[in-house]
Amino acid sequence: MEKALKTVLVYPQLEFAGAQIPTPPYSILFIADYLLKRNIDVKVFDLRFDSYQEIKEYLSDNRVEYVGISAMTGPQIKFALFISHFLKTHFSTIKIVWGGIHATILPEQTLQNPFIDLVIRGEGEKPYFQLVSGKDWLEIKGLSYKVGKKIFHNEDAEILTKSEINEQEIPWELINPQNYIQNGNFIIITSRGCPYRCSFCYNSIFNNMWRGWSAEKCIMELNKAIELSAQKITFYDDNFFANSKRVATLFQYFKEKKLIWKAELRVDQLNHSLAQKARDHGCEQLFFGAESGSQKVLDILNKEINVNDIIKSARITRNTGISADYSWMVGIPGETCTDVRKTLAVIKKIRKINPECEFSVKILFPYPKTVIYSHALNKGFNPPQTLSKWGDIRRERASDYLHHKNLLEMISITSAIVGKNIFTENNIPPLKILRFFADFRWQKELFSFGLENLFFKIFKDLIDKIITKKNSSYDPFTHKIT
Ligand code: B12
Repeated sequence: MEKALKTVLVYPQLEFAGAQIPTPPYSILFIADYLLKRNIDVKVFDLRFDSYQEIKEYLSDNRVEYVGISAMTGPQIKFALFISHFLKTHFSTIKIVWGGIHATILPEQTLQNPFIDLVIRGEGEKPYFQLVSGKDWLEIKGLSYKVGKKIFHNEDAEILTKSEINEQEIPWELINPQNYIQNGNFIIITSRGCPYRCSFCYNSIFNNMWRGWSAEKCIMELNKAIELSAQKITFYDDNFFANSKRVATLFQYFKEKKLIWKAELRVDQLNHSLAQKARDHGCEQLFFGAESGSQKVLDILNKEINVNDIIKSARITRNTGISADYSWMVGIPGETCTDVRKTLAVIKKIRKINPECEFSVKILFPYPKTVIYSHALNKGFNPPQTLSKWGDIRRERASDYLHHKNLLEMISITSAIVGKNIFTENNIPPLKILRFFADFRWQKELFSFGLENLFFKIFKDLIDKIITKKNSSYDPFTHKIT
């Protein structure tokens, strides 16, 4: 049957696009799958691989009313604005629709941007389908729109049910699988949401009902990925282990297929038996959101774990021989220098218990509507006032309201070197020098006089500029594609 209505979905570039493991653009892929199943013709462009020129050609040959663009808080916004601007310049009648967590959190500010016509808040499948099917804007739940300068927000849409989630599949026909399965590595997401209420996480407000694919459904999707050459799977679920029955069935499957995998687990859910089972069923690494070595800060973050849980997890992974990767945060409103030192002490303790484990320290950036955001405002945090300013946020840079900015940035930057085994394994002289200084700083806890910070900023800005230029191939000022 001829598909009548057409639409385009775009996933803009990410910072360091070339250096990152390319996760399939699931945010738009699941929407595309929902549309395809309802007879809408949809074309997906991932700007990490596709060019502006390709979108331009497609839109010149096809009548499309709406183009959907996905963006996360941070550098992706910048790239999303470039493409929105480009499309508005070349196709003035096309309506630009933004979706994703950032636009959901700040629909009003997003719509104040002249290149954006509509925002879909929350899960995009149903509202976007209704929009491209021609439903009256007034009747589309989850839609925000503007008439002249006035902005309107319809009521929230319902989230997808468990059975609707189970109907979804990865629409491989819309993308080039080789882009996303490299050397056998493949990243998949098999669930949505998380029942916990960490005060810094968007899940606590929008998405705290866990809904996952059944084990059978996961197996079907993984089988397809294996056919396409996947061998090592990384699960990017916020809470992969939420359903233990599902996990038990998947463990058997992993063993049968000899799959190697990694996934996220809460430290308080780890025990010896689970760790051993995971190891015996192909688990190579577990990721833990440890966040802080100070109990006071863990409580501010509402993590519902204690410092001992973190330390215990290191002993368990050490005894079972599973590799672990701990993610830590600094720059939390209410955190003092003593708290930061406590975090450093616990990181060192964990490394002593399990020398193989990896870690990284990130600087918290408060997202509007989360509990931590109001704490930060009370401490003098001055949030970006425009959409494009949100695009300037970098996770290794501390906001101005934080005391000891340089200390936090130096901890974060050097953690990326000390905490990752790739730097120990690599013998290139510049890396060895970097490693030497970073190790010294961590041993002595000397994070002042951050020359590396300065070099890093210069180096990163330079790379950023080169990559921005190379990836967008578009000059927003001259409107030329090179
Ligand atoms: C994989 C991932 C990444 C990958 C990249 C993803 C990719 N495709 O290559 C990497 C590792 C690179 C990454 C980086 C970052 N990430 Co990230 N990432 C994720 C993760 C784990 C999964 C994303 C995903 O695919 N989800 C599944 C899809 C189906 O859900 P979704 O994206 O929310 O999409 C739905 C809706 O939002 C909406 N929607 C989304 N886009 C659109 C577009 C349209 C048109 C419509 C209508 C609807 C719509 O509909 C979708 C389907 O229902 C999420 C956590 C999570 N579980 O979602 C974090 C997450 C998205 N990341 C986040 C952040 C902040 C980042 C960073 C900015 C971190 C940082 N501080 O540097 C960087 C950005 C890097 C950059 N350079 O720009 C935050 C976003 C929060 C926010 N305020 O936007 C999340 C939610 C993690 C968290 N809990 O804080 N990330």
